[in-house]
Amino acid sequence: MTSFGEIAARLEGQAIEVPSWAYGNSGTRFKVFGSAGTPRTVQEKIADAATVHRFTGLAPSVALHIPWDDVDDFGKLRTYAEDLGVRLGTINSNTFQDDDYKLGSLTHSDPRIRRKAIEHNLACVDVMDETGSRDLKIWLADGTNYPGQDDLRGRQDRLQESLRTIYDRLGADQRLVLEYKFFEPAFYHTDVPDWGTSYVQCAALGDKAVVCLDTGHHAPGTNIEFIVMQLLRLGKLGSFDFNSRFYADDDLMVGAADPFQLFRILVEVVRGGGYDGDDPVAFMLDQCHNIEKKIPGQIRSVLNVQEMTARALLVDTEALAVAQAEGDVLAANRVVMDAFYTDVRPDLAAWRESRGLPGDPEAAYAASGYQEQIEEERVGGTQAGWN
Ligand code: RM4
Ligand code: MN
Repeated sequence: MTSFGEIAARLEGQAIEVPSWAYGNSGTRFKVFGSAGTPRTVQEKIADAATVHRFTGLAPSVALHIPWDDVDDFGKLRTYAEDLGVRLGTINSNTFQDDDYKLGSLTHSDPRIRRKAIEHNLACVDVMDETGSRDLKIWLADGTNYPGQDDLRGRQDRLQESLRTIYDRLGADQRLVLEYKFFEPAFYHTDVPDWGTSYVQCAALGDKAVVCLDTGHHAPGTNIEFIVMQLLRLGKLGSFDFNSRFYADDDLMVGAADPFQLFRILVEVVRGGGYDGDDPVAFMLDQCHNIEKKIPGQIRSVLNVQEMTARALLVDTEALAVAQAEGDVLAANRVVMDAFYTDVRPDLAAWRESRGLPGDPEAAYAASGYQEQIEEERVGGTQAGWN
């Protein structure tokens, strides 16, 4: 069995990007509950993200959504973030809230609307130039509700054409990351429903186009770690949107609904060289905290990823290889389960302290007074994108 001491150093470089929208109010289609201390500006969202990083050492960058986080001067916003100790990360484009996009955006049959959606993404690349961001993440709400509503193949062709225009605008060190989701808001078909579609669209574009795997975007029962393995094998796993789900795209705290699944995913990430190999996969959270406090919700989430990464690193790969070669089914499974059942929390707490971080970041945050301060100072914050 591998020991914590042997893997601790590999945890040092772990970075989990947090989403600006996690700090705004969010809810379901029935109700968005307001919460005290909600950011009123993008600067306040970044301050909250920086707070997560201060207590955990795990979240050095924050993802933005355009236009939710639009500002006049992104250079200034970048300096503001850096002064707080964080970077501006992935830029997410938003083509799902304008009336023009009711029947699609990059796939729309009307060239004017396609052009508008392309222009929005090009403007996002302009933002990336200023923020120093590497990734443009595209998630599309495009799809149809009824058979016959539009030509499925025509939409796929138009998608490729639109993506090509955006791709050609990327700088040498920038990437286009295409996220898939099997349904919702469209209910009959979705234009990028699965990893295969995202993969073929990206493969046709080139090396700078990669797939984003949002853990909540699959049908129930899907073997997500298999997809992780396959995309890593193909060199096309660009990033994760981590969250967890019981039913559909629940956007709950990562590791909350199914910690074992998170472990199995991370085992494949480690196995495939996606964790600390030459071209590491971007770890991000994509969550909404509807009823729990947002900053502690993000702290809990990044800690859950760290904990499961540690357990995944604990897998005794040599013993596993031997068992697999011998066809020893039970021994092989035991090696994996031994790592999963190892409680790394005390070791992680001590290790954090040895690096000048609080052993218990959640308790340290609760004792810090930050929550009370924002609840008092910030009145009227509603900065969720869909309010
Ligand atoms: C979408 C998708 C995107 C995220 C938005 C807020 O469902 O998961 O990643 O940017 O929600
Ligand atoms: Mn997502």
